[in-house]
Amino acid sequence: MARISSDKMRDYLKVYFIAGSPNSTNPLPQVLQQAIEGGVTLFQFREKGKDHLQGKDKEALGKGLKKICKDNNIPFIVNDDVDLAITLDADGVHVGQDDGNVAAIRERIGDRILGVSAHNYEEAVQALADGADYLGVGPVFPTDTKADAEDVCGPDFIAELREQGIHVPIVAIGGITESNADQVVSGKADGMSVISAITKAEDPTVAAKNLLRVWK
Ligand code: 3NM
Repeated sequence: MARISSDKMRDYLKVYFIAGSPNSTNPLPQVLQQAIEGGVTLFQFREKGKDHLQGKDKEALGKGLKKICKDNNIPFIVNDDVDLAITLDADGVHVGQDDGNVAAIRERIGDRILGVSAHNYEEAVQALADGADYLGVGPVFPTDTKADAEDVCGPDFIAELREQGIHVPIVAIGGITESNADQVVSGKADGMSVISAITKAEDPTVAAKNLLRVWK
């Protein structure tokens, strides 16, 4: 296996669905299946927040979600938990700035996809030097989903990173909805990652379709 190409990575980032069981009142496997039917291009298992699962329960849920991704040909990424990613033979890992040494994580996961959250130019440059395949940048809009989110940077911040010479795949995150997604596209991101726009939607399939339509 070789590291993923930037072109392929950009394709996967278009509508990047992130979720864990605390984000959804309906069972997550069902919501993921519906979101995939609507066209989401990548999934991240992020089991965080109130009453999140741990240990074997978390592993069992992750295993089921990975199978759904595999059956539908979309990559399965695990947030933070490198051990779980390896146990489940996930397609990749996404880590924040406080989740350990990125270069060491790259060593452990080999050529799997590695995403890193970055909030400024310096963090972006360091993440790339350490082996990131893509950057997550946000929050681009206010969000209630992540209690410890940084200050809102706005969608145009990604255009600023581009001007500073960061040309790698970037996915925007934070408060993205059907009604503001067009600003993410014009802000020069390669994709949008969403939690509540899909998990809290009446119909996750329709929500995913509407987000995907913004790219077309
Ligand atoms: N990371 P929603 S914002 C998981 O800024 C996450 O790095 C963020 O959820 C960051 O789509 C965020 O419901 C929450 O706003 C995204």
